[in-house]
Amino acid sequence: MKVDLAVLRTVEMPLKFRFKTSFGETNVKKFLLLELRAGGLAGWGECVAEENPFYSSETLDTAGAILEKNLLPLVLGQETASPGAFDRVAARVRGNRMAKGTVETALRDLFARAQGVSLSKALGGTRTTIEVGVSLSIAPTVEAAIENVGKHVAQGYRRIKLKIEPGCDVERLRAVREAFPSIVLTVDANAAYTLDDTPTLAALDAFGLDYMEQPLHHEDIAGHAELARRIKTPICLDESIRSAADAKTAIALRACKVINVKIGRVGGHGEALAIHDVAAAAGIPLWCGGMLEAGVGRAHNVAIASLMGFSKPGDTSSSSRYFEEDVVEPRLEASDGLMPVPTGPGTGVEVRAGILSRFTTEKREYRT
Ligand code: SMG
Ligand code: MG
Repeated sequence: MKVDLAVLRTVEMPLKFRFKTSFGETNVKKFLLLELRAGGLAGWGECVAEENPFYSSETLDTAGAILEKNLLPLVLGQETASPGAFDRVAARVRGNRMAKGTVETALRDLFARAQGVSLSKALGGTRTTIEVGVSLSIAPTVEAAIENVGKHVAQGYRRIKLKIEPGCDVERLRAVREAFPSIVLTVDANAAYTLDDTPTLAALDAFGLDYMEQPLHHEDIAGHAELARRIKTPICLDESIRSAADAKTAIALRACKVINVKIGRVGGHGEALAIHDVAAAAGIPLWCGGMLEAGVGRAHNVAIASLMGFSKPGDTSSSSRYFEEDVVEPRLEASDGLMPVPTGPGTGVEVRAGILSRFTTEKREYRT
């Protein structure tokens, strides 16, 4: 397959809510969207890098620059035998996984379309529906948190994840657990704590959490192993797992019992599949994380989450929860916490040119 045109768009879509985590706040989803054209077909990849380097070191600007200078030249006008072949030539580029994942996912979509199979099937997925949960912003008050949990429980989400930060943790969780004694509940700290906070983190053991996501620094796998010895709640790693090698290290050190897989964070579906194998061999359950993706990224998430190892509900909630309008059709919507896995070729969703152009703030074209 020879890519003869790459279009890199900057897209801005208003979010229906303000999303607050321990590292920042946003009410606009701004992202890069890559279209790769080859042989009359188009493959799409969404870059999950954010405007600022607060979740990860990559940003919209760094990803745009690496794509233009180092990654798109590897596919433009080149014969690419498979998405894996791209991974091999792109291995020379260190880090910059979100940028790499953008090209890799677009290629996966393109190759699956060329073969006339769904991306889910091409990846080895067998689920026809995936279980989804929801990740809730840090609410300003206990009352607002309880109301928001109630709203999403009523919508059928199969797991509620609360973002936490120092000062908004134990009492908040106590109140939510009292109000909802039997829901599947988790927390995500986005690396906001240290081992000195062990008493606070251990106090969360009282609330029957399914797991606690990324309590400590993103580079501190050994610290998570130490914390795992000190608390009862299972630890799930997000930011710390950038690759299958990281997953192996974390599992060997017993730093986590669950892994959140994000395609962008690990550099594409190929690395996500490698993590899937490492986790399966160790009996570690996975779930698919989210980066407030619009339609293209959400469809890639649903495809990878259709693999059997993704046995816990993910953050891939309904598109309509985030956006009034989405750039793809059909929109990916869950009902009773179950989202159908598209069966059409590639991601199974089609980009709507009119809506996309309305949300596009910049467009760069690269030809051979
Ligand atoms: O896509 O619903 C979503 C957001 C899920 O909580 C979510 N993502 O650490 O898991 C995480 C965060 C990181 C992104 S916050 C913009
Ligand atoms: Mg997380």
